[in-house]
Amino acid sequence: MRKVYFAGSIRGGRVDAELYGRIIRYLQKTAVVLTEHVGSPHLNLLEQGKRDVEIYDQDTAWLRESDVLIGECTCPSLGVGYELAYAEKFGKPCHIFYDRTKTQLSAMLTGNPYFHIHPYETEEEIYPLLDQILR
Ligand code: 6IA
Repeated sequence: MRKVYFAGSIRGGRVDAELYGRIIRYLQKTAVVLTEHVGSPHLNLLEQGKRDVEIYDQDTAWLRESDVLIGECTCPSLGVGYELAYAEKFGKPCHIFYDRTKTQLSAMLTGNPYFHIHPYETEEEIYPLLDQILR
């Protein structure tokens, strides 16, 4: 099964955490999601005492190990932006989803032809696109 690095905001704000969870559960039907915790509703502010250095080391290792990055970027996150640049550097295909009725994506993403960008208006549009990406 393919290994997906799912990227979504954590310290950037958790307004879309439930959406991340639904996307992750959908992906898990046909792929391995290395970053299941991103969709967890129980991820509290203390983040279970994990040290930031450990988080960085683990996530960058998972990025190098992954086959594809899928990011939900409606809620802006510095960490997700960093992960996208890191994944590009390692030649990983990057798919970016965002709700275009809620936000205007950074020009640093829309201006980079390397990224596959998927603006959507309703959540239902996301799932057939995920099928295509994992096909
Ligand atoms: O700047 P942000 O915090 O919004 O960055 C979010 C992105 O960075 C996500 O896509 C994650 O892959 C990564 N990230 C940020 N914080 C964590 C984290 N904290 N654990 C794993 N990845 C993270 C501790 C979580 C806890 C369940 C142990």
